Amino acid sequence: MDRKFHTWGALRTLLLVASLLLVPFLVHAGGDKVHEVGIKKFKYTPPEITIKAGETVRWINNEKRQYHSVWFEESGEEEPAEFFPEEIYERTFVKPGTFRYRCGPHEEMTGIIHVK
Ligand SMILES: [Cu+2]
Repeated sequence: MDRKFHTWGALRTLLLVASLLLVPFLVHAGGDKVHEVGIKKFKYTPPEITIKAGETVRWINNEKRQYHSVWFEESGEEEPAEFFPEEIYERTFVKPGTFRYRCGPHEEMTGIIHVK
């Protein structure tokens, strides 16, 4: 009887600890979504996406050798550093709006982020 009680108590404690450990992951999954935009053959894919305010866009350079950048030139920002194959560039969009960007070294590469 006593022994059974202790086993159940230990199991309950274990479940409680396990659920507490899971909380940060659940919060992360629901709170700040990450949208991926690939870069290959001098193109952003997809070139245009719609996200919600507070969400993050992650650009991934999938080229073999070529570096690129993500430059929100229209918003008056300075040109950022380029990033290389297998590197990423991330940005969180806090305010709603339409944000056009281009690649610094390659003017013909353009993309749009719509933030709702
Ligand atoms: Cu480029």
